[in-house]
Amino acid sequence: MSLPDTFNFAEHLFALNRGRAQKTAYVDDRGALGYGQLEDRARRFAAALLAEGVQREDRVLLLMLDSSDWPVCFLGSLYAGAVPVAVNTLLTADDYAYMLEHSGATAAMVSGALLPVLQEAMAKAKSQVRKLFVSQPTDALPENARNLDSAIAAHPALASPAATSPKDHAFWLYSSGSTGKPKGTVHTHANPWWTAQLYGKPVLGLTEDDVCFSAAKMYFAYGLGNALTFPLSVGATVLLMAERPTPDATFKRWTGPYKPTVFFGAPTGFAGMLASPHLPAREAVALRMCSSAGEALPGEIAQRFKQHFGCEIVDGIGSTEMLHIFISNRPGDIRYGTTGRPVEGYEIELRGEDGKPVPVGEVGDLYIKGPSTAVMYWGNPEKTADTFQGGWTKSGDKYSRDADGYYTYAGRSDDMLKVSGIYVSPFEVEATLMQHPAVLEAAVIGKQDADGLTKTKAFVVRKEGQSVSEDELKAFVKERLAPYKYPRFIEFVDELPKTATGKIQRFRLREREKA
Ligand code: 3SK
Repeated sequence: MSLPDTFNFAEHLFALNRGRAQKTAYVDDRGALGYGQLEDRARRFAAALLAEGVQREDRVLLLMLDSSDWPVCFLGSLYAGAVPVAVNTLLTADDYAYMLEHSGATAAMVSGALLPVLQEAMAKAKSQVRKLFVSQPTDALPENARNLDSAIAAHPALASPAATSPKDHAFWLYSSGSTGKPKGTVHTHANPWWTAQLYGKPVLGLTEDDVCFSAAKMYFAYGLGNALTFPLSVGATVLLMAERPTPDATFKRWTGPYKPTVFFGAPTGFAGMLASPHLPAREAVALRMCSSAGEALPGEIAQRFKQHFGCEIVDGIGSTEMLHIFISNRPGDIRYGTTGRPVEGYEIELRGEDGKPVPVGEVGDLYIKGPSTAVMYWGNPEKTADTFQGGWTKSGDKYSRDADGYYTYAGRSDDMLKVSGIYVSPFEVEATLMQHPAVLEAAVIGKQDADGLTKTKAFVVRKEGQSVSEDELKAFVKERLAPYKYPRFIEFVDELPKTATGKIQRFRLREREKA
C-alpha cells in the first residue's frame, strides 16, 4: 500500500465519493448534507480561507460542536493546504489562550455558542487570529468575524486542492497528559488514510450501507476516525449530535429516523446506558456492531450489552499519537476483558524496566510502531523525544500479552501500583468491583499507609437505590482475586472525576488524597 507523491486527504475523500453526490454524508441536529454538498461547501470554504490571506501550512483553530459544519471546515482547511487545529469544546478561555499562542493560528472556525469563550481567550492571548468564521451564530458578530454560511456562499469552490504530499502536515490534535501543558500532536495527510486502510475497513468492516454514530466528538482522534475518516472512506452516512452523549441523547439517535448501524462509545457510556431505565429494546435499534475505546472495557459490560442487543462491542486501544486503534478485538473474535490482538500494519512491544521485551504473561510498557504515527509534538522537543523513540511510540500504558497473543490492559504507567513489592493493576481491581451488582463505577489508586507503604484505595459509585458495605466489597474482591489485591480502603462517592472523553482522572483522586 502506498500513496502518490501528491496527496491531499480532503481531495482523496471527495474523489472517492464523487459517484455518490446525492447520498447523505452527514445528518446533524439541523438536517442532512449530501456528499456533493459536502464537497461543494468545503471547497467554497477553502476559497474563503485563502481570500482572507490564510496561507499554505498556516494553522487555523477549529473550535466547533459536532455538526456538519465541522467536516466542512476541517476538509476545507485541508483542501486549501491550511492546518486545522481541532480542539476540545469543553475547555476554558485560559486553555484556548494557550492553544492560540502555541499554534500561532491565523484564523479560527467557531460555533456561535463557543464564540464568547474564544473571544475571552483572544483577549488573554497574543493571538494572531485575523478572521473568525462563525457556525450557527447566536448573536450579532464582532467586526473580525463572519457568518460561516455567508462566507461559503460568497465564494465559488476552489478549483484545485493544495498540492500537498503524504508527509505534509495536515492537522493537529491536542493531547493532554496528567501533567504539563497539552501537546500539539501533528498529523500528516497520509496518517488518516492509514487508519482507514488498517482499521476502519479491514477490522471494523465498515461499508457504504453503514450509518455511523460516535459518542466521542470529532475533535478527539477516536471521534475523527469514527465520524469522518472511516465513514467517508467507504461512502457511509454519519449521524452527528452537538449535545453531550448522555444515555437519553444517545438512545434518541439510536431509535430516530436515521438509525445507526455502528455506534462508537467508551466503557463509561456503555455502563451508564446499561444502567438506564430507558434502555431501548433490541427491536427498537438497528445496531450491528459497537466499538469501544478510551479505556479498557470490562468484559462483563460487553457481555451484558451483547445479551440485551445481540450486538458485539469491539474493544480496542488507540492514541492521539497513533491517530486511531492499533490493538483490537475483532468482530466475531472477541476475547472479553482483553483489548484483543495487534492490528495488522502495527508492531507492538511490551518493555520491562530494562527496556527489553518482557516474557509472555508479564506486564510491560506498551510501545507501538506503525504508519499513522504523529510527526511530533509541536514546539516540544523534549516530550517529542521522550514519546517518539526511533520509530517506536511510547503509549504510557501497561499491558500483558497471553500465549495466544491477546493483550490485557494493566493500567497507565503512572497508575500502576506496587503493593508489597508486587504489581497490582488498579484496573483489574476496578473491573472486579464492577462485577458486584450494586456497583456502577469504581476507581482505584495507591494510598500511602501510616508506614509509607502503598495500599490500594477504591472510590466506588453505587447504582441508584442500591446498597453495599465496605466489608462486603472487600470480601467480594478477595474471593475473586489474589487476596493481596483487595482494596484496603473504600470510599463511596457520588461520581468520579473524568475527562471529556469519559476517562477516569485517577490523578485527581490521588491529589485529593494528598491534600
Ligand atoms: O483512547 C483510545 O483508545 C483512542 C482510540 C482511538 C483514537 C484515539 C484514542 C485516544
